[in-house]
Amino acid sequence: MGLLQLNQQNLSSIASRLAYPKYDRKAVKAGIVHIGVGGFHRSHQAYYIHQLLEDSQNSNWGICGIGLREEDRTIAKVLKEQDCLYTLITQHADGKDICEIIGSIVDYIFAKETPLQAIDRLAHPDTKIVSLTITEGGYNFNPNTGDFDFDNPDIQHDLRYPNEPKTVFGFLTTALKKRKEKGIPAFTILSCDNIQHNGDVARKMLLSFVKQQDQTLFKWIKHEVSFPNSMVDRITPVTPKSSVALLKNKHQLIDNWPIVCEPYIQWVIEDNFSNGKPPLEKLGVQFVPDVTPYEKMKIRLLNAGHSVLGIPGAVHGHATINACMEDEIFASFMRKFMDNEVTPHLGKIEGIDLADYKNSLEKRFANPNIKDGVSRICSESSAKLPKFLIPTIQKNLDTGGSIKYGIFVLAVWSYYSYKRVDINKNKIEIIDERKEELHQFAKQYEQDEFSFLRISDIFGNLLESERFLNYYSKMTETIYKKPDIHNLMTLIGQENYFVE
Ligand code: CS2
Repeated sequence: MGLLQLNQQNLSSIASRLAYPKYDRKAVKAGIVHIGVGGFHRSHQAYYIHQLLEDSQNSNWGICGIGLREEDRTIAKVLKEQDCLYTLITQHADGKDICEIIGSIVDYIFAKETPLQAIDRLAHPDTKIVSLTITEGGYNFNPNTGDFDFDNPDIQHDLRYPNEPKTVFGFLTTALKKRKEKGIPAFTILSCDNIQHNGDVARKMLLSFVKQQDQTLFKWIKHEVSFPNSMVDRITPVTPKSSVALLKNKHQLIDNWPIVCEPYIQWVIEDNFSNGKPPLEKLGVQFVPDVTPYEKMKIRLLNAGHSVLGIPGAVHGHATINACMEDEIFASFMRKFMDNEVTPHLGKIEGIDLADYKNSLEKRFANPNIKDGVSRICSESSAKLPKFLIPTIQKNLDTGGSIKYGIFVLAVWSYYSYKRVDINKNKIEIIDERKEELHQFAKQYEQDEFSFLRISDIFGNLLESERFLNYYSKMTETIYKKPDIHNLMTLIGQENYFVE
C-alpha cells in the first residue's frame, strides 16, 4: 500500500483505508456559499452537510467556499490540490482518533484573486444560503457603540468600487444587487460566529453599509433577506503537525491540512430562511423560534470559560486548555466563575439542565486528546472579551452580583498585554490585531493604574464604576508586584477576599 495524495481521483483507492464520501460529488450543487473556510467551518457545518449529502435527495445543498483575505491563500491552495477533500480527525478523550474524509465542500473560490467569480457564484440562482464564519472581529463594528465602522479604509474602498470589493459587505451587496436586477430571489445570510444575536448583528452591519450605497437596494435587502441567529459549537484546535504525520504514517495518506476536533457538536438555528433550508433537523440540528437563551449560555459559559482559563493560563505557563483543567486551582476557579457570575443571569433554558451543561463543559475542556492551545484561545481577545466576558461583568455591576472572577481575567489580560512574558519569563506570542494598541495602553500602568481600561471601545464604561475599580486596582497591584497566578486565584476564591 503506497502513499496516496488525497484527491478525487484517488478516492476509490483511499476508500479501503478510511471512511469517505459515498455520494457522487459531481452531482452535488452548491446551495450554500460559505465565506471564511477555517478549521471551525470544516469541523462543524461542512461535517453536518457531508452527512446530509449521503442521501442523494439533498444533493442541492453542497458548499462552495470563498476566501476573501490574503491569509486564505494557503487554504485555497490546499483545497485546490485536494479537490476540496480533507480529513476530519475526531479526538476522543480515551485517546481514540476517528478519521473520515469529508466531501461536502465541492468548490472553492479565492476571491482576493478572482472577485468577479465570487460575485457570480453568490449571485447564482443555485445559491440559497450564504453562511459566514468571519470571526468576532469581522463584523466591522465598534464593540462599545455597536455601530458600523465607516472609517475602515477597506469599507471606504468598497463603497467607491462596488465591482472590486475587498470586504464581506462589499461582496454581499454587489451580489444581492445582481440578484435583484435579474429577478433572482435573495439568499439567506447565516452567521455562524460566536456573537450573541449574530444574525441581527450581520443584518445591522450589512444594512448600514448598503444604505450608504444604494437606497433602493437597502429597502429590497431589508424585506427580502433573512438573517437567522444561530448558536454553533464544536471545539476545533489549530491543526497540529502531528495530524499530518498521523495520516501519512498510519493511513499512507497525504492530506496537507486535515482538521482535528472534539466529538461534541451542536447547532441551534433560528427558523427564519428566505430561500429554503437543508433538512438538518435529521442530524440533530435544532431549528427554534428564538436562539437567544442558547447563544447566551454558550458564549458566556463556554467561550468566556475558555478565556478565564486561557489568559491566566498563558501567564502561568500552561500551554493548553486541558493542562489548565488538570490544574485544580484553575479548574475550581473557572467553575466558580461559571456558577457565581454567569449562571445567575441565564434564566431557565428550555431542554437544558445548566448543571449538566457545565459538567459537560468541564469534561470537554479536560479532553487530553484535544490539546487546544491557550494561544488560540487568547488570540483576538480584543474582539472576544467584549462579547464573551465584559457583558457578564456589566450585568453583575448592575445587579450587585459577584464580579471578582471576571475582573481577575481583565487584570491578568493587562499584565499579559504589557509584559508579554509568563511567570518563568518565557515570551508569550500574542495574536491580536490590536496587540500594539493593547500594549501601548497597558504599559502606562506605572503612571496610571487604570490606563489599560481607557481603551473605551473595549471596556465601555467600566471605568465609571467605583466598585469595579476597587477590585481591579487591588488585583493589578498584586499581579504587578508578583504575577503569582495560583496564589491570586486561591485568594480570590476565598469568601473573604476583599471585603467591599
Ligand atoms: C473559543 C472558541 O475562540 C475561542 O476563544 O472559545 O473557538 C470555541 O472553541 C468554539 O466556539 C467552540 O464551539
